[in-house]
Amino acid sequence: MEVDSGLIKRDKYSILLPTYNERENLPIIIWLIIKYLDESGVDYEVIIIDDGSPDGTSEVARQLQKLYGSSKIVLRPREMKLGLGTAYIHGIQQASGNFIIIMDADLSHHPKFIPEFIKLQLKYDYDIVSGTRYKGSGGVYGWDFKRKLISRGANFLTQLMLRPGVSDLTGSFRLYKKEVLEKLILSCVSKGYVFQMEMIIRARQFDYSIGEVPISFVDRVYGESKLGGSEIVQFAKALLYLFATT
Ligand SMILES: Nc1nc2c(ncn2[C@@H]2O[C@H](COP(=O)(O)OP(=O)(O)OP(=O)(O)O)[C@@H](O)[C@H]2O)c(=O)[nH]1
Ligand SMILES: [Mg+2]
Repeated sequence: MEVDSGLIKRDKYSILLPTYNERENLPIIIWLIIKYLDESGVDYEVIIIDDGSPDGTSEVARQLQKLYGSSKIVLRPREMKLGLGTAYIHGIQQASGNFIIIMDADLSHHPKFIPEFIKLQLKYDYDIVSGTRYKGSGGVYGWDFKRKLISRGANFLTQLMLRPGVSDLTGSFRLYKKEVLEKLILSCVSKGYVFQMEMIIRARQFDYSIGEVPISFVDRVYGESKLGGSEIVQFAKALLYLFATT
């Protein structure tokens, strides 16, 4: 999809790609990002934040940088696994774009949706555009019943208690104005799975405008999934906290 080029030449999109053990996925996701963003004609960079993955993701990232060039592929590794929240902060500090796109590197988020995010943002000047699995043509593929139930349940409870007016609260595939993301990240207190939900609740609190694009989310093929019981407890705690304080 081509994005109207007259409007957007002054804009640059920094795509933050945090990785931990994504050696198999990284070449594919990078290839897809470059394919779809080159087609759309926007100015962009991909910032890979690898946290010392033992599987050698960093080495793959270096190879990809050689292949595609250091203006498109920026490497901002860290020594060890320090978590997603701080990986985003680290990435933002390096970003030269005025817009930031956050996505997972495990192929759950398809880069073909990025030009749609950009188009919608430009049309309404949204502060945030969020991918949604729970509206229109959006959906989830490859999850078992338990995982679907947890995700749906989390969304449902949060909708009920906090009324955020956004259909997908726990997803992370989003586009932000850079200064908006900076402010949001600093205001968030939670870590882990609930972090994405807090971001969108805070966004409502600050009265940021939010657009939504239906996305199909595909479960990771390579690598291990980590959602466990402790994440669910954390989520419940954070929900109550946000309920009490926002
Ligand atoms: N830099 C960095 N990246 C991380 C860290 N933890 C996860 N990631 C990456 O963040 C993205 C999202 O993590 P995932 O493990 O896919 O989390 P998830 O989608 O909730 O769970 P599964 O896909 O089911 O494993 C992926 O690209 C991971 O490689 C971390 O501590 N540091
Ligand atoms: Mg994932």
